[in-house]
Amino acid sequence: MNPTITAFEHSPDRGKGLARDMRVRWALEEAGQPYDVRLLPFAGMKQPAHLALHPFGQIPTYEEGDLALFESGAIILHVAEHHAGLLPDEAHARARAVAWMFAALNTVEPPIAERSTAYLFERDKPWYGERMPMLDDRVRVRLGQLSSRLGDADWLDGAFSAGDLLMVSVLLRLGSSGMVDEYPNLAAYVARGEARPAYRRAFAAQLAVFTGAPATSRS
Ligand code: GTB
Repeated sequence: MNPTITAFEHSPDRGKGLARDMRVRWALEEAGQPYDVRLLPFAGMKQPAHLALHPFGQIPTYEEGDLALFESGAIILHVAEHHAGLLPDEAHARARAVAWMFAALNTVEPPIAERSTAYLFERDKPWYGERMPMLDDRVRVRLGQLSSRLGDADWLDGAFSAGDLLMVSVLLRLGSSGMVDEYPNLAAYVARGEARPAYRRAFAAQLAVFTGAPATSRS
C-alpha cells in the first residue's frame, strides 16, 4: 500500500512548488516510492480528523500503515531512512547529511521565512522600509556562508542527499528576489537540484493539482 501525503487543495502559490508538500513529494520521487495525495481545503485542515494527524492543522502529513507523521523534515528523514538514495550508508557521512537537513531547516530557512513573511504581509506597515534591509542582510549572511562552504562542489557533502534536497527547497523560497543569483555557485546549485528528474516529477505532480489534473496523483 502506498503512503498517503496531504497537500493544499488550493495552494496560494498556484502550484509553483513553494508549499511544503513539494519537499516530501521530491523525497518520495528520489526514493522511487509511489504515493497517494489527499487534498485538503483550508477549513478541512482545522477539522478534528486532520488535527489528529497534525497538531497544528497544517500540511504536509504522511500516513503509512499505522504510522502517521507531520513535519516535512521528519517525513523526509523517515523516507530517507527506509529507502536508498537520500542518505549515505557510511555512518559519519550519514550523520553529516542529517546535519545538513537540520541546517537547512533550522539555520538557513528561518531568516528566509522571516523575510518572506515581511514581504508578503507587512508591506503596509510604517516600519517596513526600515525592517526589510535588515531582513535582507540576515538572509545574505547565511547565503554568503553557504556559498563559501559549497565552493565549486556539486552538493554540500559528497553525493546528493536529503540535506541537499532540503537546502535547495529552502533556497527556492527566495524565488524572484534575485538574492540567490548574487551567489553564482548557489544559483548553479539550485539549478542542479531543479534539474533532477525526481524534482521535475514532483513539481509536475503538485502543479497538476492547480491546473486541474486528477485530485489524487501517484508518482
Ligand atoms: N514546519 C512545518 C513543516 O515543515 O512541515 C511547516 C508546515 C507548514 O508551514 N505548512 C503550511 C500550512 O499548512 C503550508 S507550507 N499552512 C496553513 C496553516 O498553517 O494554516 C507553507 C507555505 C504555504 C504557501 C506558500 N505559498 O503559497 O507560497 C508557501 C509556503
